[in-house]
Amino acid sequence: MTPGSLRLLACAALLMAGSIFQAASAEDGYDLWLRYAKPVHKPAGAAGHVMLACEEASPTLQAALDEVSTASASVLGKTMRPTERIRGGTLILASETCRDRLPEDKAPDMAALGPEAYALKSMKVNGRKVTLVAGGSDIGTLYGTFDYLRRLASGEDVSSLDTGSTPATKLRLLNHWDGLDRHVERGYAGQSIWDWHRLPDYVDPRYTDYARANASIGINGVSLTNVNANALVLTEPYLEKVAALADVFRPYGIRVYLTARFSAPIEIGGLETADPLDADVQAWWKGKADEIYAKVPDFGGFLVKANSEGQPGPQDYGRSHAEGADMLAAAVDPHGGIVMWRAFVYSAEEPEDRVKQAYTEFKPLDGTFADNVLVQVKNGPLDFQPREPFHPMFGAMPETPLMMEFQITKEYLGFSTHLAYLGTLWEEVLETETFTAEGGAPVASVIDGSLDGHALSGMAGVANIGTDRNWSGSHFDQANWYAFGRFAWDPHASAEDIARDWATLTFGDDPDLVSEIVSLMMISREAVVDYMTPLGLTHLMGTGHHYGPAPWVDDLGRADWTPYYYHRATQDAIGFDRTATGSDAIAQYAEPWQETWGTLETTPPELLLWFHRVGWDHEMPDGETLWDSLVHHYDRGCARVVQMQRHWAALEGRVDAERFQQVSDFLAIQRQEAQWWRDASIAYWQSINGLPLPEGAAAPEHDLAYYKALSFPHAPGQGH
Ligand code: BDP
Repeated sequence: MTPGSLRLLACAALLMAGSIFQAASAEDGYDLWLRYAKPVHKPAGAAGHVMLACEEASPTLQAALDEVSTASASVLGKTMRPTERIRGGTLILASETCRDRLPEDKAPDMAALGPEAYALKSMKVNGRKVTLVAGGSDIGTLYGTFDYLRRLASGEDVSSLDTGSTPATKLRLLNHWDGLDRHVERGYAGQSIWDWHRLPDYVDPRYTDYARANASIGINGVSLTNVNANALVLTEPYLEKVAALADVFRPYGIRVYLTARFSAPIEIGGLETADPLDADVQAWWKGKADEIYAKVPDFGGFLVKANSEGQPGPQDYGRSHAEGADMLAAAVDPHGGIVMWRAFVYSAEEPEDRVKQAYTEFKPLDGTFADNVLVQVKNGPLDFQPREPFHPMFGAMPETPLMMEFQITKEYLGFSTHLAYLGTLWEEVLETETFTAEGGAPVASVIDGSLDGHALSGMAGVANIGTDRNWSGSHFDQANWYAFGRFAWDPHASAEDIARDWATLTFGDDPDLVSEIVSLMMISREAVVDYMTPLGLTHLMGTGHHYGPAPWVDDLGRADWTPYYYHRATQDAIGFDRTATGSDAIAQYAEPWQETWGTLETTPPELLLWFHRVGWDHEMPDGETLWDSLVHHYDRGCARVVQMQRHWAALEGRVDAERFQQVSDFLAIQRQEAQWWRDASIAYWQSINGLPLPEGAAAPEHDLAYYKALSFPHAPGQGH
């Protein structure tokens, strides 16, 4: 062999080693936070064996066992072997109904735990050190198993555990806005994962991974279809498909729900009316519910959008939302089902102020809904904007269980290419005090039912899931799915703690890496607020697709669809007066909010233009004029994105190449688009107020005409 060919051989060997290394470390995000990488710090006290506390594994306990074997193989480098007798270092999975192999005096009172709760305990049994995962039911055990595995994967010391958890809310649901044609309304991660054409005969293994991911964060319900509903899903062939999905989800404690199109009795039932007080209509829905429960015995119930954005509803027949909801509730009640009736309503007639409408329509109905109805309310009174005050219905309807609706998909926060961790947005809403009861009544206490003693309680998140390999369209958007589950389980949770857990599981347990990633996540949402809608501005996005800025739009079918309606900028002033001198939306809040937000001087800058109309020269708390402050906020938002880019770039080599690159590319898009939002907005405001830019601020890159002429036929996710 010549020295040349030797060199070639050596090169080939190196290349091969390189590609093997790449294949082993390539990550495409499919495994989510369940990737079970080997932690830097070996978890002390990890079990070596796993034992079921009963003979027969139910499908749920089997799922727990499977998860233990998958996770231990990669986290610990060797699979925890199943055993039937208690040895030292055994992980024992027990539940209220699975306890025979556990000595009576060692089995805690699992019934007392509550059906979905669990305890993790290091203890001695027959003189041997074991770890017990005890569930109030099998599903509690599965949740506890996921908790234990999360600790292992995070490199935690698990040698002396004495902990556990109980979900604070009863219903923890994803709402998919998925059409039967697989188009996802406001979806930025590909098509719908529900492959209606191939179901029920082909059941994609992906559904099981979806269920695992949800169960690992405590999600226990899935509404499969768009709230802009298609009645066809309630027909026999589709119900067969729904039943196949329900079968996959059942072991993971996940129930299926469907959106009910209010006019279904006409469209698929052949009736002439859908009037909720009509006896034939009532009988039709009862029959339909019976049919569904025959196929899906644990069907959860219906989610309904009615008399909103053109959807049919009880008001078409002069009936109230409560009459509509109660009619459907009666149909599912014999089977233990529930109805989630959405409060996101705005009628065909233009109201004086759209943000007042839900409260105006629903508040008088408090106390008239059936016991198995929840009213599902968006976090703010408008529509999932980057920042809104909390919805005034929270705390104002003590007789009705109110469910929180958050939007996980980022319709208004940059789709899937902008990095925006929503945990901080949700935390901000949940911890806000409503002042509707003595001794404190934060929004979280309305949502967990504790404020008014409701047995039914819940949280829904509009899903960001699609056929993209990484599920959510971007790696960081997985954090929003994860955080939603954690907040639904515990509305009092901390956004930062959740971010830390997610970052550890997703990128590894190196503490420096984790703290870099967490700090980037924690500034991300405010950055979006700054470059899109600072100082309480809202609803400035492009029409229809909602992509990019279009504050100049003022001529749509109805005024409250236009950005102009919300900012009302003139040469002298900007903002929407919602105080007593304006629409008086402020009156829907309890004191002291009326006073605080109703008074210009005490309104925090971040909600200023939401509640007040002020001159461009209005003096801000720091002495700047409103105009200068506005420009500075845009600049701060853009600067934060640059900062995020810098933080991320510094992590090169510490995050696998594939995910590192996608995040880098997306941050570059975000940087461009942040600049676009800033420049287009400033160009427009200047065309109205004629003011010069504050010193040092850069002029927009293009003139206003340029931004106005942009069009985006390719923007994803619109309704249709
Ligand atoms: C809006 C979306 C629209 C939804 C609607 C809703 O733009 O696609 O149908 O919310 O929540 O934000 O019903």
